[in-house]
Amino acid sequence: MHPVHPAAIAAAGVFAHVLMFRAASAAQSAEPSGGERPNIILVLCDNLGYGDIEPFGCRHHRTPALNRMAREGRRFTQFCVTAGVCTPSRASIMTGCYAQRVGMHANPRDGLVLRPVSPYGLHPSEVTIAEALKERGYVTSIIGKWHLGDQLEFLPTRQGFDEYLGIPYSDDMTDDVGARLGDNLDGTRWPPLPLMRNEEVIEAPVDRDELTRRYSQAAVDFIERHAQRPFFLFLSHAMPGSTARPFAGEAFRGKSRNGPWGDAVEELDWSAGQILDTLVAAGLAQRTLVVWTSDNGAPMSEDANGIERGSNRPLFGRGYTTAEGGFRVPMIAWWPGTVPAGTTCEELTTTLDLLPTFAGLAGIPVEQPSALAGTRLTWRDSHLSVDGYDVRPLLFGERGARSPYRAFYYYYGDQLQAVRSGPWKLFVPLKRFSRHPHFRAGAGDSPLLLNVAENPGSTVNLAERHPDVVRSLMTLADEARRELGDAGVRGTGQRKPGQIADPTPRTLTRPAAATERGTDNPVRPTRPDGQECPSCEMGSPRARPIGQYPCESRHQTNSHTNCRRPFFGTVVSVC
Ligand SMILES: [Ca+2]
Repeated sequence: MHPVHPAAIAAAGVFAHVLMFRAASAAQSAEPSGGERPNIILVLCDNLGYGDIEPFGCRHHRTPALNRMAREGRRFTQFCVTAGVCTPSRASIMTGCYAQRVGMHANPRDGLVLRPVSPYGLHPSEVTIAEALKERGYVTSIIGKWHLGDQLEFLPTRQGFDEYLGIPYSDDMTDDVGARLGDNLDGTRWPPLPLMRNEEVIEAPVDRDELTRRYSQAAVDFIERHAQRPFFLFLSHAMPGSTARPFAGEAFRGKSRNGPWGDAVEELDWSAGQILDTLVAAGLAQRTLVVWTSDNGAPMSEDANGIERGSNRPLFGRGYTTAEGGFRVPMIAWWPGTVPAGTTCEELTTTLDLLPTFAGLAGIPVEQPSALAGTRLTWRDSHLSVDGYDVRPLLFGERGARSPYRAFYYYYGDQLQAVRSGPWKLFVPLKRFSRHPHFRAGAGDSPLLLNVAENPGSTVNLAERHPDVVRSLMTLADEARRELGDAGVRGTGQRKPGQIADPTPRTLTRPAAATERGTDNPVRPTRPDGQECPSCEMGSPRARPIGQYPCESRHQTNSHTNCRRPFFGTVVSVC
């Protein structure tokens, strides 16, 4: 039995008329560059906003590694997620489908995101990136946040991942928070924050200050262990995350110019540098695609001008909403020699495209129908239809490549709030809503039409000037409602999430021995011969702290040309 949801086949493509596929488009025939399957690394930050890193215009966080990544790679400035919050966004990343299709947009117990001890999770029959790539011989690992179900049946180890190290949900879902919730959301059953290896809790509560460093170290270890075969690594950071004060390691804590949020972002930047350095040192840079992005926009502080809970500038609005700042995130793709260096893609692409694009890179036959609506993959002698597209032509910077999207949808839970086509984003009239980035209660009964390409601040309503555009986008909205549903209305293409009867908390099954702590860090910051690396101070007992910056220029020394080993501290030379 192939595990494709029966409905997955029936719902081929996004819309019914797409059932008629024509011969494969050009994207189908392209074999991976060089004829070999590249390694793929997807780095996902949590709640990091468009305006939080320097390559996307940030001036208050220092992100030298990401600057390098953008210089050597390609920025995507119109890259969208499918939800303003974690669980549905991550469901799309993993499946290439809208969360509404796979039933992960909301549930009666948890609301918009899964909470600990939820009976719900991504249905085991849905096909993830890891499962697709595993079919093509990839070894697969997820390090970090999962948030698609904390029950054994729903863990990443049951969704195609060979290895898992991480917290199965958000880092703010602690037993303390649960205790305050009491019976609400079964708060009293929330366990101490669990760090899991595969299906076992190895630490609880885990020290959140150490997460970015430990996850990065484990990622480097995974890359080095699997340098000889194609691998897929999903590095899913916990930071900056959902707490009011994000966490950072000692080398970064208190060092940025933007409090805990800035500290966390700068450590994420350091982490990106570790990954790139490791790939270069291992000779894997020319055959590894790294995609670096975020799962939704920054929540922002109450004062919309504040930056202490992240920034989505110059986009309008907060994370957790359907605002452009909630849905559009920074994305950088890096693959020296294949993804053109120092370039920018301004075409609309989304996290729905990750699965079909990665599948195409791995040599899985990918068909894109003529109607520009979804992609069909050949998978285990069957067909799998997803909502995203194989965007290799845009990734490779092919001349004249255009966004394949006829329409892209912005849902809040089960409610369709906006639709995009080309540069146009229409917020449809709504009488009732629980949260809306533009409409005030009782005043949403006229359409709001924005040109989000030319007006990222979403300040000008062009609905009266372009009634024809409003009409055509309303038609596209109707198509989505029929297929993916709307508030209180079920769509024909919607499937159910996984659900079990008696969920249990993820707790330590045996006491954490002192030696257990830190054993996910087999790579120690010392050279095998015990000598110091002259270029990175490896072997010094503690990283030299980041100092004050007396001048504008600064250098983070992350390359290890002499010792060829990654260093897990921060070494910053101050001008
Ligand atoms: Ca998130």
